[in-house]
Amino acid sequence: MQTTHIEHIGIAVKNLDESIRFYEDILGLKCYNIEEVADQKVKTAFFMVGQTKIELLESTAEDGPVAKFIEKRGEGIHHIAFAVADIEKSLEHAVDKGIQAIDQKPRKGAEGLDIAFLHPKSTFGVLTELCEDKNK
Ligand code: CMX
Repeated sequence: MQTTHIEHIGIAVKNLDESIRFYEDILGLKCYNIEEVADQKVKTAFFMVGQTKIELLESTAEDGPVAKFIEKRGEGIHHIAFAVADIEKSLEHAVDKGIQAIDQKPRKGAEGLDIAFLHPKSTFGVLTELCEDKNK
Protein backbone atom coordinates (compact mmCIF):
# COMPACT_ATOMS: atom_id res chain seq x y z
CA MET A 1 0.00 0.00 0.00
CA GLN A 2 1.27 3.48 -0.79
CA THR A 3 0.22 5.74 2.09
CA THR A 4 1.18 9.38 1.53
CA HIS A 5 -0.05 11.31 4.58
CA ILE A 6 -2.72 11.63 7.25
CA GLU A 7 -5.64 13.06 5.28
CA HIS A 8 -7.72 13.86 8.37
CA ILE A 9 -8.41 13.06 11.98
CA GLY A 10 -12.10 12.55 12.79
CA ILE A 11 -13.29 13.80 16.16
CA ALA A 12 -16.71 12.94 17.56
CA VAL A 13 -18.45 15.88 19.25
CA LYS A 14 -21.87 16.40 20.78
CA ASN A 15 -22.28 19.95 19.49
CA LEU A 16 -20.66 21.09 16.25
CA ASP A 17 -21.12 24.84 16.82
CA GLU A 18 -19.60 24.78 20.31
CA SER A 19 -16.62 22.70 19.21
CA ILE A 20 -16.01 24.87 16.12
CA ARG A 21 -15.61 27.81 18.48
CA PHE A 22 -12.74 26.03 20.29
CA TYR A 23 -10.88 25.32 17.05
CA GLU A 24 -11.40 28.88 15.78
CA ASP A 25 -11.15 31.04 18.90
CA ILE A 26 -8.52 29.09 20.82
CA LEU A 27 -6.48 27.26 18.18
CA GLY A 28 -6.85 30.03 15.57
CA LEU A 29 -7.95 27.69 12.76
CA LYS A 30 -10.66 28.49 10.22
CA CYS A 31 -13.62 26.24 9.53
CA TYR A 32 -13.72 26.17 5.71
CA ASN A 33 -16.52 23.68 5.11
CA ILE A 34 -19.60 22.32 6.85
CA GLU A 35 -21.19 19.34 5.16
CA GLU A 36 -23.84 16.78 6.01
CA VAL A 37 -23.12 13.18 5.00
CA ALA A 38 -26.63 11.74 5.06
CA ASP A 39 -25.77 8.05 4.69
CA GLN A 40 -23.32 8.29 7.62
CA LYS A 41 -25.83 10.27 9.73
CA VAL A 42 -23.30 13.01 10.50
CA LYS A 43 -22.75 16.70 10.06
CA THR A 44 -19.08 17.51 9.57
CA ALA A 45 -16.91 20.62 9.95
CA PHE A 46 -13.45 20.84 8.40
CA PHE A 47 -10.26 22.71 9.33
CA MET A 48 -6.92 22.59 7.54
CA VAL A 49 -3.68 22.21 9.54
CA GLY A 50 -0.74 21.92 7.14
CA GLN A 51 -1.79 19.18 4.73
CA THR A 52 -3.92 17.43 7.35
CA LYS A 53 -7.55 18.17 8.11
CA ILE A 54 -9.46 18.02 11.35
CA GLU A 55 -12.98 16.69 10.75
CA LEU A 56 -15.46 17.36 13.55
CA LEU A 57 -18.39 14.93 13.51
CA GLU A 58 -21.79 15.57 15.08
CA SER A 59 -24.39 12.85 14.77
CA THR A 60 -27.67 13.68 13.07
CA ALA A 61 -29.45 10.56 14.38
CA GLU A 62 -29.56 8.63 17.65
CA ASP A 63 -28.70 5.37 15.92
CA GLY A 64 -25.78 6.76 13.85
CA PRO A 65 -22.20 5.47 14.30
CA VAL A 66 -21.03 8.71 15.91
CA ALA A 67 -23.95 8.81 18.37
CA LYS A 68 -23.21 5.21 19.35
CA PHE A 69 -19.51 6.00 19.75
CA ILE A 70 -20.20 8.98 22.06
CA GLU A 71 -22.68 6.98 24.10
CA LYS A 72 -20.13 4.19 24.65
CA ARG A 73 -16.86 6.13 24.87
CA GLY A 74 -17.69 9.84 25.13
CA GLU A 75 -16.43 12.60 22.84
CA GLY A 76 -12.96 12.28 21.35
CA ILE A 77 -10.87 10.92 18.51
CA HIS A 78 -13.14 8.74 16.40
CA HIS A 79 -10.95 7.74 13.45
CA ILE A 80 -7.74 8.43 11.52
CA ALA A 81 -7.86 8.70 7.75
CA PHE A 82 -4.84 7.89 5.62
CA ALA A 83 -4.48 9.17 2.07
CA VAL A 84 -3.52 6.29 -0.19
CA ALA A 85 -2.76 5.87 -3.86
CA ASP A 86 -5.24 3.54 -5.57
CA ILE A 87 -7.81 2.92 -2.85
CA GLU A 88 -9.27 -0.17 -4.58
CA LYS A 89 -5.90 -1.93 -4.57
CA SER A 90 -5.11 -0.70 -1.04
CA LEU A 91 -8.38 -2.09 0.33
CA GLU A 92 -7.86 -5.36 -1.50
CA HIS A 93 -4.34 -5.60 -0.07
CA ALA A 94 -5.61 -5.07 3.51
CA VAL A 95 -8.38 -7.67 3.10
CA ASP A 96 -5.94 -10.16 1.53
CA LYS A 97 -3.76 -9.77 4.63
CA GLY A 98 -6.71 -10.65 6.87
CA ILE A 99 -7.81 -7.17 7.96
CA GLN A 100 -11.56 -6.83 8.45
CA ALA A 101 -13.04 -4.21 6.14
CA ILE A 102 -16.24 -2.38 7.10
CA ASP A 103 -16.69 -1.25 3.49
CA GLN A 104 -16.22 -4.06 0.99
CA LYS A 105 -15.59 -1.51 -1.73
CA PRO A 106 -14.81 2.23 -1.65
CA ARG A 107 -17.71 4.66 -1.48
CA LYS A 108 -18.12 8.44 -1.58
CA GLY A 109 -17.42 10.30 1.66
CA ALA A 110 -17.30 13.96 2.68
CA GLU A 111 -15.59 16.38 0.28
CA GLY A 112 -16.04 13.98 -2.64
CA LEU A 113 -13.30 11.61 -1.49
CA ASP A 114 -13.40 7.88 -2.15
CA ILE A 115 -13.23 6.22 1.26
CA ALA A 116 -13.27 2.83 2.96
CA PHE A 117 -13.18 1.99 6.68
CA LEU A 118 -11.25 -0.83 8.35
CA HIS A 119 -12.70 -2.29 11.56
CA PRO A 120 -11.02 -1.12 14.81
CA LYS A 121 -11.02 -4.71 16.09
CA SER A 122 -8.46 -5.64 13.44
CA THR A 123 -6.48 -2.36 13.50
CA PHE A 124 -5.40 -2.31 17.14
CA GLY A 125 -8.34 -0.27 18.40
CA VAL A 126 -8.21 2.61 15.92
CA LEU A 127 -11.03 2.97 13.41
CA THR A 128 -8.93 3.41 10.26
CA GLU A 129 -10.11 5.09 7.06
CA LEU A 130 -8.39 4.81 3.71
CA CYS A 131 -9.13 7.62 1.30
CA GLU A 132 -8.21 8.86 -2.13
CA ASP A 133 -9.00 12.16 -3.78
CA LYS A 134 -9.68 11.16 -7.38
CA ASN A 135 -10.47 14.77 -8.31
CA LYS A 136 -6.80 15.76 -7.94
N1 CMX B 1 -12.85 3.57 17.35
C1 CMX B 1 -12.41 2.50 18.06
N2 CMX B 1 -13.24 1.53 18.51
C2 CMX B 1 -14.54 1.65 18.19
C3 CMX B 1 -15.05 2.71 17.44
C4 CMX B 1 -14.14 3.70 17.01
N3 CMX B 1 -14.55 4.75 16.29
N4 CMX B 1 -16.39 2.55 17.29
C5 CMX B 1 -16.71 1.42 17.92
N5 CMX B 1 -15.61 0.89 18.48
C6 CMX B 1 -15.52 -0.34 19.25
C7 CMX B 1 -16.64 -0.47 20.25
O1 CMX B 1 -16.32 0.23 21.44
C8 CMX B 1 -16.70 -1.96 20.44
O2 CMX B 1 -15.70 -2.36 21.33
P1 CMX B 1 -16.00 -3.43 22.50
O3 CMX B 1 -16.49 -4.65 21.79
O4 CMX B 1 -14.68 -3.61 23.15
O5 CMX B 1 -17.03 -2.78 23.36
C9 CMX B 1 -16.33 -2.50 19.08
O6 CMX B 1 -15.69 -1.43 18.38
C10 CMX B 1 -17.49 -2.97 18.22
O7 CMX B 1 -18.47 -2.14 18.42
P2 CMX B 1 -19.93 -2.56 18.02
O8 CMX B 1 -20.84 -2.03 19.07
O9 CMX B 1 -20.04 -3.98 17.69
O10 CMX B 1 -20.09 -1.88 16.67
P3 CMX B 1 -20.72 -0.54 16.41
O11 CMX B 1 -22.12 -0.80 16.02
O12 CMX B 1 -20.42 0.44 17.50
O13 CMX B 1 -19.91 -0.12 15.10
C11 CMX B 1 -18.12 0.40 13.71
C12 CMX B 1 -18.56 0.14 15.14
C13 CMX B 1 -16.68 0.92 13.77
C14 CMX B 1 -18.20 -0.89 12.91
C15 CMX B 1 -19.09 1.47 13.08
O14 CMX B 1 -19.02 2.65 13.85
C16 CMX B 1 -18.74 1.79 11.65
O15 CMX B 1 -19.17 1.09 10.73
N6 CMX B 1 -17.97 2.89 11.40
C17 CMX B 1 -17.62 3.29 10.04
C18 CMX B 1 -18.49 4.42 9.56
C19 CMX B 1 -18.38 5.64 10.43
O16 CMX B 1 -17.77 5.64 11.49
N7 CMX B 1 -19.00 6.75 9.96
C20 CMX B 1 -18.98 8.01 10.66
C21 CMX B 1 -17.92 8.92 10.09
C22 CMX B 1 -18.22 9.24 8.63
C23 CMX B 1 -17.34 10.31 8.03
O17 CMX B 1 -16.19 10.51 8.45
O18 CMX B 1 -17.82 10.95 7.07
